[in-house]
Amino acid sequence: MSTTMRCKGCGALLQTEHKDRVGYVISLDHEYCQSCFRLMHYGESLVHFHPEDLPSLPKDSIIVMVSSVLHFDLLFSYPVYRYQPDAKYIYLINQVDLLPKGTNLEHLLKNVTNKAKSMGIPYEDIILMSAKNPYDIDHLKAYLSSLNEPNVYFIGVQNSGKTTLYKAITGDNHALSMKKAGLTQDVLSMPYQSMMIYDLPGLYQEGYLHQFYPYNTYKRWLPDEEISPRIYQLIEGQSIIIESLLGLSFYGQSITPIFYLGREVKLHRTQDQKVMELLKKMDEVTLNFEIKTFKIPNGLQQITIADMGFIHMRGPGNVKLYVPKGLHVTLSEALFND
Ligand SMILES: Nc1nc2c(ncn2[C@@H]2O[C@H](COP(=O)(O)OP(=O)(O)OP(=O)(O)O)[C@@H](O)[C@H]2O)c(=O)[nH]1
Ligand SMILES: [Mg+2]
Repeated sequence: MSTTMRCKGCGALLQTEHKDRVGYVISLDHEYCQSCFRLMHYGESLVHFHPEDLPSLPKDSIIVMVSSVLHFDLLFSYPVYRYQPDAKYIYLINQVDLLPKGTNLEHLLKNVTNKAKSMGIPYEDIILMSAKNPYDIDHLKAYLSSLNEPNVYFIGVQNSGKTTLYKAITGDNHALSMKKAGLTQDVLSMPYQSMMIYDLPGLYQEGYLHQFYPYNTYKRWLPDEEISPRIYQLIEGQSIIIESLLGLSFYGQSITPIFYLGREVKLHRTQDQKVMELLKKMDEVTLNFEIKTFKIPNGLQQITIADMGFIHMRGPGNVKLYVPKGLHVTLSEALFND
């Protein structure tokens, strides 16, 4: 199949038959499928599907597992090395520019490395970087070249920045990188020096915001610049509501949650007994809410809220969350200090 028959934005095979399927175009001489065209020009999100499996990967590969600092809780959860045990694995933690300046990245890297070791994860290297930082990109290019392998694959969950990295390395300025989850539909590839660089569709993650909200809502909630932590002192009976998505209360010992969320995300204080009523009132998509409780152990802990951000808090304590059923929420040790 000639490369002109693929959408330059998402890699989908172009087709003129089915309007509601991936790759639809009125005529095959278009560069972008209708879905990418409307996303680029009107900010509208049409059909995009979530590929379920990875293509088979050759042995002489560098597999770069791309993750975002917002997805720390899932960092080593995909056993990709099973797909190709002979490849070289690199874990690239992207979007570090979202963390507040002054975050101790060396300490963070040490914690992540310890986690990989304790889980027995095979890896060549772990890199913390920002795909938006030209200096980091130059380093990545030099590093990949030094590994001397013909194939480099970017793999990872949606919105972790694979296409942004791919574009920065190869110079492809047609591929689309936007906050639309599951944007890349098929493998994109281009040479860089003596390597072939491949950008793969995102791995589908259950419980992320795109499962509950339309694109125009969740894109506002995903941060795109440095996060300013917001601190609240809560006493029993008080709660914080995050947009129409989540309510946080506690019982017993008081807590001081620190919210690491995008600037556009609205938080407000209310009373615990009003949370459910308020969430239902604000909810634009009629979600089914449930209550989850977490016992917060000693030390600095982190509650990760889907792909949106996280909350730090010091235990011991007991936290109650009001969340849409199925939203991905986890409790783990905080990977960096506030
Ligand atoms: N702040 C910041 N934003 C980034 C960075 N890398 C990517 N982004 C943004 O994150 C969003 C998603 O980036 P993509 O490159 O499309 O992500 P992807 O992993 O290819 O996503 P899928 O194709 O859906 O799997 C876009 O809005 C990018 O501009 C980064 O290092 N820092
Ligand atoms: Mg992509």
